[in-house]
Amino acid sequence: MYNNFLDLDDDRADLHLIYVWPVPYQGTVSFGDGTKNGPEAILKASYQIEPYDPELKVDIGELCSFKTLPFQRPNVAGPDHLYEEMRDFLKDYDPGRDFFLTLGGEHSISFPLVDFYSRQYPDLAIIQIDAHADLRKNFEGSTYSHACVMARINELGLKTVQVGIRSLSRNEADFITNNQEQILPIYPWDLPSPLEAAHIVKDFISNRPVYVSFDADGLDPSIMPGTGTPEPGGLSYSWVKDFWKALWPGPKLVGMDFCELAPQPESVVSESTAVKCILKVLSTYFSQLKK
Ligand SMILES: [Mn+2]
Repeated sequence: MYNNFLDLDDDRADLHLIYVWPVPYQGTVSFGDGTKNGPEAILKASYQIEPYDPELKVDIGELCSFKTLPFQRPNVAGPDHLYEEMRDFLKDYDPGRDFFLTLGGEHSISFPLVDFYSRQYPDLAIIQIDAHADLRKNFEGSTYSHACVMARINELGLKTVQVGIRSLSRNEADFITNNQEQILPIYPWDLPSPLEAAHIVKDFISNRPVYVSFDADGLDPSIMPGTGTPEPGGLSYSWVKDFWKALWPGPKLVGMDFCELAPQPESVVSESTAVKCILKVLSTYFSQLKK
């Protein structure tokens, strides 16, 4: 068994409760594997990381109480079966109240969470940090591949902001161009300042509640080498951190995931970066909320 996320106590009833749900699934990965080891690496790295953020002057342990759930059983029958099991598990939770930090696993694990929250919030918007658009209709025979997750989310009619995307097929590029009402791409070669980006995003989603889906490969491989499909030219830690800082006060955040981390045997850089990226989302958001 593992300690609680960040090695914190989980009995502070006066704080915002966050369920940390490890989902070590890698059923449809297409290239480098190892994302099944992502949740364990993130949890272990979190034990070494300070909950205090000196830049924000915020201690996440004084804002949020984390409850780390048992690892979701990796289902080998295929992603549609995993979906059923995840949906089944989520039946005991309330999308209007419960905040999940889901640790992947590959990106296909996001769909059941988005589906869960969209039932409570039919106008949910997704902020996706990613190198890939993940908008393929199907990929290698599966409509639930990690390369298709945003296409499935798009079919729910939800608005999506795709930050950092730089690897996509011509079909995906055309799809984005033809769906400007629903999809806002923020390309690294046209990267606005974090402040400008936050304004653009807030304009696009207006007051919709937000789910953050953070794919590790959205970051530059120099700071996130541990991912199955690294793409050069990615986002810097500073840019992403300043983007969250600028986004709030702003939309309601209902939940988030961090996925596609494939830890490397000789280095803990990737999982440490992952924890810091997660904490920046949570610290910037929960520090500006009234308790
Ligand atoms: Mn992805």
